Amino acid sequence: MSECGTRMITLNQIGYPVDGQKIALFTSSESEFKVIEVISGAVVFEGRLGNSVEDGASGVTVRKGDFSEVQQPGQYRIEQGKHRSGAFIITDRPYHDLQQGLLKAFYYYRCGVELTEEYAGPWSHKACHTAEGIVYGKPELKLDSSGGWHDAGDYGKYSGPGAKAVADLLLAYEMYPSALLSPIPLPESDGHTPDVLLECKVELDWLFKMQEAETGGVYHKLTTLNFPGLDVMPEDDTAALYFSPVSAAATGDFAGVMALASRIYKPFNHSYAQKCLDAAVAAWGWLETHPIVPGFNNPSEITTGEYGDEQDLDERFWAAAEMYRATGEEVYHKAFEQLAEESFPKYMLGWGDMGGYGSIAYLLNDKVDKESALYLSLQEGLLTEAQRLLDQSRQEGYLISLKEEDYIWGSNMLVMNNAMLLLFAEHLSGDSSFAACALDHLHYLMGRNVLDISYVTGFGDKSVMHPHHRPSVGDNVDAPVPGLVSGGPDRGLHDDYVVEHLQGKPAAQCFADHELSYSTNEVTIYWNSPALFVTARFNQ
Ligand code: G3I
Ligand code: 9MR
Ligand code: ZN
Repeated sequence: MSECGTRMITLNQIGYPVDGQKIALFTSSESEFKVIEVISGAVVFEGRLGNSVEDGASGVTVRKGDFSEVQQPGQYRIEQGKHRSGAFIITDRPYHDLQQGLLKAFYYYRCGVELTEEYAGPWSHKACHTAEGIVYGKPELKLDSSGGWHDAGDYGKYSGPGAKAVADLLLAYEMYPSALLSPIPLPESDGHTPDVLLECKVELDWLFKMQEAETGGVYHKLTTLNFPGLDVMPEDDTAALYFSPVSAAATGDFAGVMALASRIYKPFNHSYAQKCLDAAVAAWGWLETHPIVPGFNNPSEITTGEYGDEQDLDERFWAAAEMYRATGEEVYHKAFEQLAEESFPKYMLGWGDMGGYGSIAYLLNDKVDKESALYLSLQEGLLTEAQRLLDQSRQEGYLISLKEEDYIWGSNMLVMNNAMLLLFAEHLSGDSSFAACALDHLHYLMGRNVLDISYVTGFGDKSVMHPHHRPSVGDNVDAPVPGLVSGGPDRGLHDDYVVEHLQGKPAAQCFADHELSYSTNEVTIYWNSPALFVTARFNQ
């Protein structure tokens, strides 16, 4: 770090691919910069900064330094007068370790099993949350609830967010299989099934337990009544676990992810694929018999994450698209066509806005007539949205698509979701400018931002050190669990710590690397998952 705290030269702290565009962003007043080879100290490039761009959301004026000409693999840093950047690499596949770390994070999130030293190193801990859960409102009914991934910095397990995380990982594998061939490794690695599918199976196996046997509906979440203290290790969180009531959002998400899984697992495990499809069909049956359902609210005694979602048409839309893609059956196609006429966001990929997954499933489905009006309108809609993101990114100093008002709780999910959408636009149009813009979003996540911070624990020379993550707080290990994506700036100042420390800051600076700041510095599985998708694209 430089003498004056935040460095004036920001870049992707991991580095850049050999043949890619390489841009560092400067907030200094000087105009020249040098690229130095770290070991020899040799100056390999001298450049001038471009025009100043006012970045309102970040509260600074930014200038670009383009050093794309440097193409010799190696380790470098940038210097400008007395300012210097951290060291970074230029190499063929700079993001391989990052990708593996983002995927390994899901192993660390595992619930119900011991994390052994062999796989977890200093972050090992005993098995947690192995007790049966009580079905809320039916105190006599207790069911197996173990397994899956913890949601976040807390130990709740929530069906919809879990489905989004699995969907991102399975889509990453579907789109970029060659990126995901090398083992992590995991305890289950078998040299045949890709590790990403083995890890997703952990969550899918838990999701099966969230389905109500008699109805096919899916319990919204499984948590204790209240959050445990911040330093409580998972195995010490022994309060009773409750299944919250079935919701339409959870059931739609479940049908969507199970139908997707049935397709992806088929070549590796036929009977598992069938089990996923059967579960999806049962969930679809519940949706059909429950056309109008109020949104989910926490039962009065339960204060853990609500993930309330008034709108369930988007989850139904995704479910129909995946069921049609998995089975080819016209009944799902008809349902999809009907849902497509309704008004809800069709290109969003958030935990509560799953419409984008429906559009993508339809647009990637070979069985769909590519000249049909619905196909063409969804394609045009997606490309128009991607073009809007691209245009917006070009206006911003830090080259990403977020406007000031987009710095909300979990803004880094928006950063990575937008990059995902840009990559689907690349796939559909063949236009590589969408991919370049998506890569700019990864550069932001990895340090090319006004705070000069890598939002992924353990990756980058100035990365998040104090996430709101109970195991990282409670484990007596200095370093946080690695590979976790932090939520990022939230201008709404939604916790006491930021209310006290960040008043008046520009939107993109409303972030605190402090364990008490759950609204800016928590970590979740569904912030890791789109980051994994985007990183895999650039690790092929
Ligand atoms: O959508 C509106 C937007 O229209 C508006 O302009 C903006 C202004 O603040 O707010 C947007 O809504 C925000 C919403 O997230 C968007 O997804 C809310 O303000 C914000 O409070 C809400 O935050 C959610 C948070 O829980 C509180 O409910 C996060 O998305 C969600 O990721 C987070 O989830 C928690 C779980 O409950 C418990 N486990 C940890 C997890 C992560 O912190
Ligand atoms: O730790 C909780 C975190 O996982 C949630 O995302 C967040 C919002 O629901 O709440 C956190 O718990 C805090 C609670 O809401 C208020 N008291 C302090 C708790 C943090 O220790
Ligand atoms: Zn657990």
